[in-house]
Amino acid sequence: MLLSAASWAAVGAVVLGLGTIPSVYFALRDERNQKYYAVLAAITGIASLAYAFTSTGIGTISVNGAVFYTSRYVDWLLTTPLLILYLTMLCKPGKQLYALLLGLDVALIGLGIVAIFTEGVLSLTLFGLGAAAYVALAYLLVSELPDRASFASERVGIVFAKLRNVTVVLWTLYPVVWLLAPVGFGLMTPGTEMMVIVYLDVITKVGFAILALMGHDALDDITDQSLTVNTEESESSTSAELVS
Ligand code: RET
Repeated sequence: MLLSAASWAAVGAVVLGLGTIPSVYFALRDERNQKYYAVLAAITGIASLAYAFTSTGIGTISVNGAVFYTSRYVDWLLTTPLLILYLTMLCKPGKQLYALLLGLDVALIGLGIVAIFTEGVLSLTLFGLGAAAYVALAYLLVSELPDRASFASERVGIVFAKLRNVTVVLWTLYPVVWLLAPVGFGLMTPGTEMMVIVYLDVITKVGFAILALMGHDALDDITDQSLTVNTEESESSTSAELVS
């Protein structure tokens, strides 16, 4: 469908807004696992807001004949760490690995932003560095994360694997769109670029949330496990206190 970039952004605002409803519903209904649903609701909610700004032209800056959408990059800087956070909340690989994933994520998006504001070889070099950071991030998600994971149950592992696979496959398309878009080689019109990014965002965010919510039963295994660990810890500290 041939719509302008602003109209596609409006479509994005509505679809991501609607996509936030199921996560909010679960957050209100299942208090035990509320923090998981809150992360999912934040991911789609932030994106909906970002698209609302973009559709009204707020934060839209023209650079070298192309357009920089400030809200899009603010959205990515906030929501991609949340998507990674959700994955790590399922597999508990430790804070260090989360910090490393986060560092690479912020670095690649930051490099993508600087690449837009530069030109020629420098711009492509910065893009290349961002792509290298992405390859490292994808490797960690595919290989390190499952290796260091401690899953509360088999079904948590299955939900994790589905979400991780969707993430790695779809995230890989973003740099391709960047290259084809007006900020890259200009092979796509602004309207087509926005349409493709809206489609991708809907699957990486709403699709992710729906898959995660479909696996919501598995969250009880994680909560039950941490309750057991906490109870054991408090019991052992009580017995330690008794001994002393
Ligand atoms: C840029 C350009 C620099 C090189 C690379 C990029 C990758 C961006 C990615 C974005 C993912 C966004 C998501 C948003 C919504 O949920 C910054 C385009 C590698 C991977 C998942």
